Amino acid sequence: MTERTLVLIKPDGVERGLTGEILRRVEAKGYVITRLTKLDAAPDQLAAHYSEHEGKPFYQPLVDFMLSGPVVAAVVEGDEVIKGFRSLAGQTDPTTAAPGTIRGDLGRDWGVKVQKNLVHGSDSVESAEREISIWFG
Ligand code: DAT
Ligand code: MG
Repeated sequence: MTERTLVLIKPDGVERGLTGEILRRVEAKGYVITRLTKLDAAPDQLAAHYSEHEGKPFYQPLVDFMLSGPVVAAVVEGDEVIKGFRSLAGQTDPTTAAPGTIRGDLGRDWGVKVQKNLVHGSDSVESAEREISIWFG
């Protein structure tokens, strides 16, 4: 089923100069980037985006990390792209994310309270629509 998903390249990915490499993988897989912007996230955007994690021990480190530098936001389209991008991204923990994935190939643990894992991808159709409106209005 044709879907769209919200992809964020987090501040670690932008800072490390991996924006092109990450978007290359998205396009090489065959998905289509339909919106693309670089911006400094606002605190209210992050509160909305990460509301499901409020109260967890990594919540404030996560928000602080996402405020630490610019992010790149993209809307990516294709059949089954929600599941497909999360497969490209790999598991949350970059230490054990499978080689071949964005997090597994390009990420690692940096000894901080939040997992800096380069990318975000929506986890359901409902999340995707909610998140696209947060980042693209
Ligand atoms: P994902 O980004 O794989 O969907 P998530 O939604 O569970 O993962 O968590 C959002 C982000 O929060 C995740 O990308 C990195 C960080 N995070 C999650 N679990 C964590 C943990 N146990 N310790 C540190 N950071 C964590
Ligand atoms: Mg998530």
